[in-house]
Order: sequence, then structure tokens, then C-alpha cells
Amino acid sequence: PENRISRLKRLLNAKKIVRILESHNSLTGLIIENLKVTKNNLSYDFDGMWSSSLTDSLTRGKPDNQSVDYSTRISGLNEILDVTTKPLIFDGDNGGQIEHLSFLVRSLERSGVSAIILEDKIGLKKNSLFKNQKGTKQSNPNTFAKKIKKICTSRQSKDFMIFARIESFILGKGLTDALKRAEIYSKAGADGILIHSKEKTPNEIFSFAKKFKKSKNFIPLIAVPSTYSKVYEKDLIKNGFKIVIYANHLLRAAYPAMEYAAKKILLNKRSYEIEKKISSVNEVINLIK
Ligand code: SPV
Ligand code: MG
Repeated sequence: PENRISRLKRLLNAKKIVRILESHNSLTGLIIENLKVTKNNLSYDFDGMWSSSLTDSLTRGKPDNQSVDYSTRISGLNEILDVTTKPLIFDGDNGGQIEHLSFLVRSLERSGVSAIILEDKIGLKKNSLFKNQKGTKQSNPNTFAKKIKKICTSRQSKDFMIFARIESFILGKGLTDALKRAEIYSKAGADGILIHSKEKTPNEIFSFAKKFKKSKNFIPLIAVPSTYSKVYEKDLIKNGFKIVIYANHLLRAAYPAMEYAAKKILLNKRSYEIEKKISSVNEVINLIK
């Protein structure tokens, strides 16, 4: 676990951008672990995994509102960690009660998780990508800063990181509010800032980055380009981002493919028609040696 925890910090120091992909089970973890592509004689792979509250909930048929508790999520991620070596970033939602945080951090560190991301929202959790954010409330920044401090004092490993996720843009609060929070969270000890957005373009997160880069409290920035998916990593790098998280793509790939196969079998009353679109039995039985 110690080696894996430190690996993310080492990657942050060594790479222009750290590329993270969502993993919701061991098989998806293995894709991230093993996949390499070559383009123009250069080889590319993913640097690590994102344990997403959204896909962890959906795979269990539950909404992304903390119906799936931390124990269940940690037992799932331990299965992923059993068969992989790359670092994992944990989506901690809002962290729950401050009094419970040190136990969460202990469990994550014991498993070898490299970082937790906490979002500055309060009350019943609702996924940030929903259009309607009515009833969603943002925490008082100083109250949220106490959670950051709590994690800093609870962690055993100096390399376990806490990233603060700012939801100001999601809730329509704007740039000034986001920047004020970034200063407070950075001073509280956050190792990085996830500036979240559900716009179609990265304009608002780039305007945030431009201003925050000038601050003496600047810390590395994290982007989650789920809605602004046209953005290239090179543009994120240019704007000061150090981590990109592709937060839900393996689940979004798997679900329509599985539903399509099920539909084909139902329509044809046999499985022959789907054979060419799916892995052969031979491929599947040899997938894990
Ligand atoms: C998740 O993947 O669970 C996230 C990112 O928190 S988002 O779905 O954009 O809220
Ligand atoms: Mg989440």
C-alpha cells in the first residue's frame, strides 16, 4: 500500500498531466492497468484509476446520493487493488461527518489509495451533472476547510493527498466565489483543487485557472471533462491542469453494449445474431490467465 500511495505524487512531479480513468470493478481496473496504445511512435497509457461515486452507485443499481455507503465502496475498490498496481483516487463525496473522517482516511490509506477528493456541498448528495440543482447547498467555505484540515492531521502517509472540489460553477455561484474558496481550501492544506463544471466548453474552468495561477496559494488543478469532452489534454496542460479524470466512461461504454446484446437475444429468441458483436467464449475464458 505505501508504494501505491506515493506513486501518484511521484507521477504529479514527473508528468505534464496525470491521466485517470474511472474503474468500477476489477475488470475495468485491469483495462486501465494493462492498456497501451502507440501513436506516432509514442506509447500512451492511463496513470491511474478513479473510484467514482456515480459509477460505484450505478453498478449497484442505486442513485448517486450516498445510498451506497463507504464500507461497500471500499470493499469494491479493494477487489480492484487486489489485481492492479496503479494509483487510485477516491471520490469521497462531501466526506460525511467531520468526526468520522479520520476513520475513512485510515481505511483508504490501509488499502493503498493515493488521494481523496472531497466536494464542498452539504445535505443530501445529488450528482453535479444533473441540470436541476435545486435544493443543493454549498458548504460554508470555512466549515469545509475544517474537513480538509482534519484529513491533513489524520493521514499517516505524507504522500496521501486531499484534493478539494469546488462546486461554485455547478451551483451558478460564479468565478469570484470559486476563487475565494480556492484560496481558503489551499491555505487549509489541500494538495490540489478540482474545479468542477457542467458547461459544454472549458471556458469557465480556464478563466478560473488563469486567475488562480497568479495566487501565491496556487496548487495543482484537476479537471473532469464529462460535459466539455472536446477539450484536449494539451489545452488542459496549457491552462495549468495537472490531473484529468475521465470520470464515467467505462460504465457508459459497457451499459449500452450489454443492453444491446440483451435486446438482440430477446428479439431473435436466440443468441446467434449477437455473436459477432461480442467477445467469443474463447476470448472470455482466456481473458484472465
Ligand atoms: C463521480 O464520478 O462520481 C463524480 C464526478 O463525482 S461527477 O459525476 O461529475 O459529479
Ligand atoms: Mg461523485
